Amino acid sequence: MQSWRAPSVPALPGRGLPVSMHDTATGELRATAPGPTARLYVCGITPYDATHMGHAATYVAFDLLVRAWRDAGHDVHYVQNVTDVDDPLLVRAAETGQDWQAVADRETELFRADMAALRVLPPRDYIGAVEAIPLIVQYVERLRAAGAVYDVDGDLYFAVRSDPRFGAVSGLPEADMVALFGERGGDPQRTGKKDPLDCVLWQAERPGEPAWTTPLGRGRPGWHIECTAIALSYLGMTIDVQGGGSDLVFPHHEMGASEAHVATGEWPYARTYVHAGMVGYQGEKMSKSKGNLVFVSALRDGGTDPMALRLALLGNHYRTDWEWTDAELGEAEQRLTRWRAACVAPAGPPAAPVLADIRRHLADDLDAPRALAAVDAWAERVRLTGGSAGHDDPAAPALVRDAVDALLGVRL
Ligand code: 5CA
Ligand code: ZN
Repeated sequence: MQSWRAPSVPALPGRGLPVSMHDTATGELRATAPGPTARLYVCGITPYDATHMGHAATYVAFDLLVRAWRDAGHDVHYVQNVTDVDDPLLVRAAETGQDWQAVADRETELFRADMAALRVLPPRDYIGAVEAIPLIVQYVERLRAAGAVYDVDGDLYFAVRSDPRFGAVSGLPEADMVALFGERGGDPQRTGKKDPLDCVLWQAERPGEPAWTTPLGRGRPGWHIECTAIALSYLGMTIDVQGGGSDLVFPHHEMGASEAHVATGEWPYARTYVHAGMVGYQGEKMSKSKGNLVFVSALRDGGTDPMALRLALLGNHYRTDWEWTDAELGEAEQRLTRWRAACVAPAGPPAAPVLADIRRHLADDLDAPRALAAVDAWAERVRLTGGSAGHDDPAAPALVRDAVDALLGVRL
């Protein structure tokens, strides 16, 4: 699939610090320690509706990681999928009388435009589930060869107990897993399964649904194997970071880790599992199925500066759950105005400590709120002195502007 247009990233003096991230599987802060090429897989959208602020928060969070890694001298191989065939998309298309492919194409295009407007660096490989079907089939075959696949009325299931490490990503008790599996696209109640948690790898054709003719029979892929097959095919095993929102910890990333383990015989699937908190609105998690959505595109159409949207997102630490409010956006707009004013001053306090602070805070589990506070403090000093204090440097405003652009993705 086409990715989206890359924003420019100004070069900065010096180098960023090694990045540590909170790992869901161990509950600890871990040095990501990638090789020369850092390998990142972030779960992409299911394109049945427009990008909401929750999605945007998740992709902006991982964009900070990409920027911090690049600043630390790594080449970044970033892969993202598009779940362009799955139940929610087919249900929405059927309910609204639209062609499912037309819905997927339209919403994916809107997502690209939103990501470009938010200055999110694009993945190197942007891969749709439909185009990945041959890869998915290969991985289902590998699981079958490992004895981990069985058939229930033509649907192929992954036997989670074939992985002795199943459960290692989420660390959840069995009862919680079963409850979440039922809520998040699984079918714990289906009769004929060996374990309630076994997940579909390949679903046989249903009347009125799209299907592809493959060595597995006519049908379509299950959700989890889509990401496993794409990540393993494009990045290989033991990626540096597997990312997504915290709603994907279980079952999605648990299943992915187990499928990858059984298919390759290697462990771990990812060195670090990173999860962004959930953005809520009006008291509930913002979600397409609940309909309590604030769309990036609607705010952009209404004239909101995408850089203010980005600043509003960065004002919350990526791991916290938080609520989107108009007040939050208003504060971000004011901050953007203050920063822009400071960056056109004739001079300002030295920028090197600001750059060092931003780097230090991002390297510490992407602490964007602290990075923003460092820029706030600098801008406030410019405001108080007009850039004419004794030690002010005429090169400082341009360097702060570049640092904010390259590391925070906010163009002033
Ligand atoms: N296509 C799958 C992943 S393979 C999927 O979850 N799609 S999605 O469109 O539902 O979500 C896209 C990304 O946004 C996922 O990483 C998800 O965890 C994240 N996300 C969804 N809702 C929110 C929210 N309210 N706050 C923060 N992130 C969210
Ligand atoms: Zn995924």
